[in-house]
This record gives sequence, C-alpha cells and structure tokens, in this order.
Amino acid sequence: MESLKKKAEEIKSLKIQGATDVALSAIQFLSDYAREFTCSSVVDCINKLQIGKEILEDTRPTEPAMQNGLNFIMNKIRKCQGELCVEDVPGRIEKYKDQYEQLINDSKKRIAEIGARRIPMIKKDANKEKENSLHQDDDFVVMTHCHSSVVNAILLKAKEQGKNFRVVNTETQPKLQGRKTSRKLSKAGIEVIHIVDSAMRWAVKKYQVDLIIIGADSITSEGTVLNKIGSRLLALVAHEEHVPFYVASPLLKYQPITTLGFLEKIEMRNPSEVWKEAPKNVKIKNPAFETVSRRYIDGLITEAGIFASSHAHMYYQKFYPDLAE
Ligand code: RUB
Repeated sequence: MESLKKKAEEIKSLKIQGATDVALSAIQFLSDYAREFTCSSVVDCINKLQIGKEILEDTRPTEPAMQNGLNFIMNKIRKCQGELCVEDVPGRIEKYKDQYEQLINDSKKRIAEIGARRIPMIKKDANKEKENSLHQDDDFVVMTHCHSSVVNAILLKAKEQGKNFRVVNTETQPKLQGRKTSRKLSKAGIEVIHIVDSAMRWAVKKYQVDLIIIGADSITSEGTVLNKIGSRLLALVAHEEHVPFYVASPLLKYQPITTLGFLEKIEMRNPSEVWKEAPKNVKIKNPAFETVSRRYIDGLITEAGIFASSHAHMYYQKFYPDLAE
C-alpha cells in the first residue's frame, strides 16, 4: 500500500501529467499493486484492489480516461471471479491492464492519422520567402495549449509526412507544462513560437493562426470538453477571430456519469503552485481545468473520426460497449 501511495503521489504532483499518461500510469500502478499484496481469498483481493483504485482516482478528479481504465479492469475481474483462485488474480489484472493500454495506444495512433489530414501539404517556395514576413501564403500555423500527447501525436505525424507548418504554444501557468510541448516539437524540427498564456489573443492575430487544436481531459454527455485552464479563453479567441477550433481526444475520455445528470468535477489544485509565500489575507484559487461548451468547438478528433462533440456519447457506446454498461 505504501508503494502504491508513493506512485499515486507522482500523479498528484503532476510529475506524471496529461490525461493519457495519467491513465496509462494509473492502470500500471494498479497492476503492480496486485502483485504486491497477499490476500486470503479472491474476494479479499478484489476488496484490496478497490481500495487501491480509489487511492488512484483521488489523485486527479477530472480524469475519466483513468477512471474508465480502472473500471474496465475491475469490472472484468469481478465478472470472472468465480473461475479464479488467489494466485490467478495478478496475472488477470495485468491482462486487462494490457487490453486497456492497447485501446489507448490504438486510439491515439488513429487520431494522429485523422488529425494530420487537417494540416495541408504546402511546398515551401524559396523565392516567395520574405525575411520579415510573419505569415506568408505558404505558411500554415497551428496553435495549441498546455501539453497534450494526443495533439503532439497529430503534429508529429504531420511533420513525419513532410508537411511544413509552425506551432504557437502557450507556456501554461502555473506549472508550465507548455514547455514540455515546445521541447518535444522543436526537437522534432518543428518551428515553435512559445508565448505566455495571456498573449494568446495577441498571438492568434499576429501569426494569423490557421487552426487551433487542444487536448481534453473529459468530455460530457452534452459535448462539453474539460481541458487545462485557459482552454475556454482560447476557444473564445478562436470564435472572435474565426479560427477553426478542434479538440483531439480518444473517446475513452468520455465521462459516462454525466449522462445520468452528474456534473463533471473541476480539480482545484494547491494554491502554493500559484504563490508560495502569499500574504495570509490573499485568497488564491487554482483551478486545473475549465469547460469549453460545444458551441465553440468545430469538431472533436477521435478514433471514430471527426464529428460534433455532442456525438461523443453515441460513439463511446458504439466503440466501447463494455465501458458504457
Ligand atoms: C494537461 C491537459 C491536456 C490533457 C490531454 O493537464 O490539459 O491537454 O490532459 O492530454 P495537466 P493528453 O497537466 O493538468 O494534466 O492528450 O496527453 O491525454
């Protein structure tokens, strides 16, 4: 249990961040945990796993890809518990963990292929290139926010296909996850323009951004997307400047309980991330995420294709009937 708590802390502290990596790590941690404890019966094993699952879920409340993954494993082990003996449990948990991991990896790969098609193949004309021009006709500019491994997969795929484009990216206060994005993309040879969050409107205009793609932490039954704080601001800028605004996300981030009327939670993080030695009478609020309503989203890029975010519910049920149960 102590080792599980230590690993859970890596997620809570954002050492591991981004919905996909959080989900992959959490299911791995549950699988490791199943190998660590001893139990008197299969029911006892399941009860211990349930406690472990709750510890992991508590780390980041706005992460359905993690919750869905942990539920996927727990539902499967509960269903077959009658056929198992205690020694079988760790192997079964690992098997179900591998299955969910495969779903995540396959969906990300498919999203990268689909999303990359939205970045055009533009051949650079050296004669046209003007030294001081900010935006030329043969220049395609994509903007993103924070660090989304799914958005990065799209951009890296497009680069791999030989497409020329630049990326404008926000630093993402207070934990600066945007630096991860800028490092990764520039390492792959993509030109990156890194800005402070509050320069997002300025940058959209200045660089004549052609396309905005953000990631997602959660998608609700109404097609609202929850993503890093600042996402709605960017959506509003996109709306004001008529820039297409897309969200790239596996359907595994669908939050099924929103269908039943429950509201998705927004994680409030430690105020010290914003200001360590703030005066005592200054109240600090540090929301990790915010909502982007479907009316500001031109399309959701998923493993099932690109469609209106309000259709996520339907495709989730179709693609993942086991999880929708
Ligand atoms: C990260 C964030 C990402 C989504 C999607 O927030 O908002 O855009 O999680 O990530 P945090 P991915 O740093 O608080 O986890 O596309 O990798 O699933």
